Amino acid sequence: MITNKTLFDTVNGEPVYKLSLTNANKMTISCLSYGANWYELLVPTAAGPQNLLLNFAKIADYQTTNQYLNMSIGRVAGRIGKGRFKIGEHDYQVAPNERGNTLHGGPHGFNQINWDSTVVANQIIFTHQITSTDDSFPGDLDVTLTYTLTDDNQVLLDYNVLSHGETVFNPTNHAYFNLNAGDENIKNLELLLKSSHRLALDTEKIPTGKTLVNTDTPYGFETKKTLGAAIEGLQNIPEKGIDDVYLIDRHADNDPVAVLSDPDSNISVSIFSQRNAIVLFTANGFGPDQPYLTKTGQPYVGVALEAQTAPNAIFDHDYGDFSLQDGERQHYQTKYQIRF
Ligand code: FUC
Repeated sequence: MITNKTLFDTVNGEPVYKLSLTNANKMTISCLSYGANWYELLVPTAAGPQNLLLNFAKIADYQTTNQYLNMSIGRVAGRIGKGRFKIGEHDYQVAPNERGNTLHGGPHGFNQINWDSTVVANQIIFTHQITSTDDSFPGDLDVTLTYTLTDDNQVLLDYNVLSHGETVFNPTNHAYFNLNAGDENIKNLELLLKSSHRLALDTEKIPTGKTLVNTDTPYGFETKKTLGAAIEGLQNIPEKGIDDVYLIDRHADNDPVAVLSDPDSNISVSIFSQRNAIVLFTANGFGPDQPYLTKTGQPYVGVALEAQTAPNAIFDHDYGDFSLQDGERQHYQTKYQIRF
C-alpha cells in the first residue's frame, strides 16, 4: 500500500489535507480532511487513471455549492421536519438550514468540520468530537470515520462513535459517482437496487410516514436498468428525476444492496450495507455553474447512493432507532466493491 498526506488548501487559516492510499492493483482512494470528504476513487485504465467520483479543485467550491459533494454527513442524514424530534420522553429542537427543516446535520454538520486526519497502513482515519454547542444536537459525540482500501479493490467506510449524553446518529456519505470516462451524464449507467418500496415525501421532502411502490414504475430497479430509462419516465414531475428514500428489501448479508455499472467499460461499484435505506439522488437540477474537475456541470452529472437508516425512524421506530444513550457506542459500515 502506498500512502500519502499533502496540503490541499486552507480553511479559516487551518490546513486542509489530502490523504491517499494506493493498492497493489494501482487503485487509489483519496480523501480531504475538510468534511472527511471522499475526494477521489481512481481506477487504472488504458487511457490512465479514471476518477469515478465528481470533485472540485478547491474547498471554496465545496462551500459555495449546496450539493454535499462526497461529504461525510452527520449527525443525521436527510431531513428532520422543523428540526424537532423526541428521544424517549425528551423533546429536542435543532438548528434549521433548509426551509425551517434540518438537512444533513444542519448548518454545522460533519461536512463543515476540518477533521483531524491520519493515514496508517491501509486506512485513512478522521476523528473529531462534535459537541452540542457546535451543532445544537443533544449530547457530545466522539466520532471516528475510517476509509479502508483493500488489495481486492474494496473500500470500507466505517463510522464509529461514543456518545456522551443521549443523542441521535444516522450518518452517511454523499459520494456522487459517474463511471463515464468522457464528459457525459449518468443516464447510460445501469443500476440494480434491491428495493420494492420508497418513503412517501411531502412537498418539503419530509417523510409522511407512508410508503409507495417502486416495482413496475420508473422508480423500480429490482432488475437492472439504465438511470436514463427511469429519468425519462419522470419528466412529468417537478424534479424531473430521482431524489428518494429507497427502503432496502430483505437480502442475504453477502449480497450487494445496489450495483452501479457502465455496460460499455464494465466498470462497476457494488454497495454492501446492513442499513435499511438508500437515498438515490440523480443530481436533477445541477447546472454549468458547478466547476467539476473532469465533468461539465449539467443535470444528471452524477448519482449519489447514500446508505443510511430510513429518516422517518426519528419518529417511527418501525423503521429503526438511531438514538443513542449516554455512554453508548455505535458502529456502521458501508462497503464498496469496485470492478474495472
Ligand atoms: C440528497 C437529497 C437532497 C439534497 C442533497 C444535496 O440527499 O435528498 O434533496 O439535494 O442530497
